[in-house]
Amino acid sequence: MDSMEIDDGIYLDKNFTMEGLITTADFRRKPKTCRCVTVCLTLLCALLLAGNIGQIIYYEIITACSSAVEAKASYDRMSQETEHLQNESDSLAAERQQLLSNYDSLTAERKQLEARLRNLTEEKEQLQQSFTSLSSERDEFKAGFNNLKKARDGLQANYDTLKQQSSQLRTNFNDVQRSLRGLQDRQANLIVAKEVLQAKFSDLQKEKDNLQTRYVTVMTNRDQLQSNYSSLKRDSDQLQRNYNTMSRSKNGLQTSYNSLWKEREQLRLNYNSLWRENNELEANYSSLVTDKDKLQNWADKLLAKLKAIPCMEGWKKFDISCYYFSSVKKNWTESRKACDAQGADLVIIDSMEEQVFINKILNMNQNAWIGLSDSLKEGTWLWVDGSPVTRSFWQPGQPNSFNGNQDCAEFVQKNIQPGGEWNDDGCFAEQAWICEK
Ligand SMILES: [Ca+2]
Ligand SMILES: [Ca+2]
Ligand SMILES: [Ca+2]
Repeated sequence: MDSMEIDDGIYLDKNFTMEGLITTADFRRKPKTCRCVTVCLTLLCALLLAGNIGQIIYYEIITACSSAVEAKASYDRMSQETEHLQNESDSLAAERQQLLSNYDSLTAERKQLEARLRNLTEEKEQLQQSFTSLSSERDEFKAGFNNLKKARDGLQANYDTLKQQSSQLRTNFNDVQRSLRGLQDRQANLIVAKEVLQAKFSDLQKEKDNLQTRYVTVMTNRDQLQSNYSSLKRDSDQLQRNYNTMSRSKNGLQTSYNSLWKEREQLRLNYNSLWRENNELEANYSSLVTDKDKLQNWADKLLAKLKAIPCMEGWKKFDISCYYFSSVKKNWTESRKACDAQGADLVIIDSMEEQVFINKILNMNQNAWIGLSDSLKEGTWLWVDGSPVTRSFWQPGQPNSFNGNQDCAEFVQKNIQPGGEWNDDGCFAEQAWICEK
């Protein structure tokens, strides 16, 4: 058990009910004894009084006949006994009085003891409170002790560490001491050197004074230069900022220039390539122009020859073609067969001049088949050589494919400008036709 702990078993085992002082039984027993003595004395007195009365009755009633002497003697003895009993009674009364006095004394003593008991009870309660308080303090002390124990362990660890550091410092101290001795030797040497230097110092002091004078002059110049330097520094900073700005611009321009340079190189390459292609094309063009001129001459000569060739009898000449205008009537298919039998086909009208020419040949309001139909696909008009219509002369509202059965085109002669119109009609209708070859 730790020295800080308190053995509370002593307090717990202690009987604060006045054990060893006086017991509750003692408090009750002493008043009862007094009462018993009093009762016994009373009973004894009553018994003695009854005996005397019995003897008197006996001598008066039973032995009335005895002699007066005996009676007198008896009376005397009785008187003596009575006196003796009276004395005893007095003695007992005195004893009773003594006992009553003792009883009162004991009663007072009991009251005192009760008062002491109350005091002791209060003191016990105070002690109990003190014990509780001390228990709390003990717990606190125990917690504090544990904390101190931990702190002590920590300090012990620190102490061990410091001890190691102390050993290290002691070793270092020894090293430093050795170094100190070396330094002391060097100090002695330095003192000698110092005296030499002291002399030199005096000389240098003089030189210093001279230099001080020159220094003041130089300082004045330096301040002036410092002022100039500050001004130049500001200018330099401004120039530096301008330079940075221009540098960034230059970098941007350099990037753009590089990009443009690459594009220029690419364009130059493309230009060279195009130049070569252009030269080749120009050469080809010149060659083609020469060929075209030759062909044009040849075509002109050929066209002139074709125009000069006369048509067969019954055919009419226009430009380089010959036209046949039938005098009989057939449907569109038979008409085409008739043209084919003569090495021709139904006429293909592809110019205003040809339209006007045909209109002039036909009679007034005459209709005639031409080589145009939409029999292959309704609404798509094709010439007999498969070519589409490039120039049309349809009547207003035509072609209307009336009743859904008009797939062949006819020429309708009209004396209106420019000349004649077209209409779609049923291919089965029989009428004149126009061949071209
Ligand atoms: Ca034609
Ligand atoms: Ca049609
Ligand atoms: Ca029609």
